[in-house]
Amino acid sequence: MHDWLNALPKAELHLHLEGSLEPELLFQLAQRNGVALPWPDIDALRGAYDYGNLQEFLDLYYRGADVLRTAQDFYDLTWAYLLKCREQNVIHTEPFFDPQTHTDRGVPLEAVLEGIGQALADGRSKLGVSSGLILSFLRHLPEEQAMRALEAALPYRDAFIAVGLDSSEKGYPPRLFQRVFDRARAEGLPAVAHAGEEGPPEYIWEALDLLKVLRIDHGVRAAEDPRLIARLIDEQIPLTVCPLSNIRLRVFEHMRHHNILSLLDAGVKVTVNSDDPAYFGGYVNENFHALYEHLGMSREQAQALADNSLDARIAK
Ligand code: ES4
Ligand code: ZN
Repeated sequence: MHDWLNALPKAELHLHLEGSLEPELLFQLAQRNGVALPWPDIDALRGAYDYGNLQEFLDLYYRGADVLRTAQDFYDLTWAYLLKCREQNVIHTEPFFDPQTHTDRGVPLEAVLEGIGQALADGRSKLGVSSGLILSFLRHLPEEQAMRALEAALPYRDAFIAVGLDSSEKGYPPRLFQRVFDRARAEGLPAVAHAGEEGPPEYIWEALDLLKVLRIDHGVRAAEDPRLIARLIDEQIPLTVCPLSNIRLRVFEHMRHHNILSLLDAGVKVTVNSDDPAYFGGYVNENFHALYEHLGMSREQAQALADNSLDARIAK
């Protein structure tokens, strides 16, 4: 079954490039850039990959991202992820990057986009992995800063295909970002947003009604609201679900309690994704394996999940 799952052609629609930074590359880049790290070695860093909730993870994730300084760093990061895509039969990917995480540290947006963009272009020509980049706003910072990030990126409009919303969810509802998403839509940019990971179903309603998103990232808490589930089914709104992430961040207590297959069987357009694979212990195929091991996923269900991922692409 593992080999069969690995061979399935699939798309990844929920992947933070900064979250694909493996400890080995993290230490290599720290050395290359002369960045001091709070961990003595790779094992100590791996030992810190134990989180009580989303915020504890994010604190470590932003600390790790600090080693990314030059266009070459962003190239190396993205290229390593694309090699994984080829290895795992991920034929298309729509990764996120967080421009504010880098520009707020003094890294020029040009360096970020140049490195990521060159790697994605090489991924297309040398690996046969198609892609489209999603510019994601940090919701724990004020909307004015997201607006400035969008305006700074508009001269490079062709470098990305959509905008997103991520970082700390609780206390930062989508309605706070309505104006920046209005602006993005006026520029012809489609939108996605993280909602219903730790936050309540109400945040999913807001993402749909106020931000007018095409997909919901995570969205697993929609299950608490039958009216919302009916709408997701009726409008076939994709959810980019990240099973291993949800276990590591304690959204579900154990994989056997995860609701992805119940949602699938109910008719919700769910997909399987890795979120931050370096931090959560697996890429897309390891997520599929976990659904087989712990939820008894059938071949038909796996095929439907993979088909959903290809169908839910923004960049076709
Ligand atoms: C994230 Cl798992 C998750 N949730 C929200 N924001 C994020 N950024 C990176 N990973
Ligand atoms: Zn995410």
